[in-house]
Amino acid sequence: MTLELFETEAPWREPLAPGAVVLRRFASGRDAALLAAVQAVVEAAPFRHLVTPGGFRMQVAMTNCGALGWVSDRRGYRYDAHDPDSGRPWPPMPAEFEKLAADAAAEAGFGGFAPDACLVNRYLPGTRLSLHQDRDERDHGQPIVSVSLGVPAMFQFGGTRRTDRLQRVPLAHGDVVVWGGPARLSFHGVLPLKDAQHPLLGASRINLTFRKAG
Ligand code: MD3
Ligand code: FE
Repeated sequence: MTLELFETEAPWREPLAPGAVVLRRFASGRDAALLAAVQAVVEAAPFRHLVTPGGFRMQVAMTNCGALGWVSDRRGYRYDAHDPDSGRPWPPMPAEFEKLAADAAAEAGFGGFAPDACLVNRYLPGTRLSLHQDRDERDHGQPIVSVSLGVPAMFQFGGTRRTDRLQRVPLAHGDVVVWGGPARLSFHGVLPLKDAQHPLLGASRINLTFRKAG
């Protein structure tokens, strides 16, 4: 019997709110395979800065894989089967992505999660993501699974009203968050990324969010 005062074995669970749980380092052992798959996605559908309906260029660079991809332009936010930059379907969801998302969702109590969309976000030093809700998916009863890779970020989330008080949660390389139930429509954002270095990703952070959009 070991007395483990200073070590916790990955992954460990941190409840954030009803319906939301961080699975710390859940993706750590799969990081190289995930990043190789990200590279293949980005070769087929490069990162780009979308424009909001209000005409602002988003700081976060984005791309997608899977049957549906999230897009924004002057006409609004929506999911689309095609990359507007190339006119082609989004690259397919890599098998490693699907497996990780389903495993994490099951760990959080959402068995049978089968995402049809993966939004890939890239943050560079100073990049922030302002407070928003994710409500463009058809069924808000389905959870969202998020995977953080690279430089750590400070994530913030509140309640279902923009003015609800915010909690801050650091998200590091390999951390996975599952948002379902009453947490699914909570407001959330990311504070400006610090200028730091990660051994696999340099000064950048990549976040994958898995959704059942259609
Ligand atoms: C809480 N991405 O892509 S991941 C997004 O780090 C997005 O890139 C952030 O917000 C990022 O929409 C945060 C954590 C996250 C993702 C989806 C959520 C938290 C969520 C949906 C509902 C509630
Ligand atoms: Fe979001």
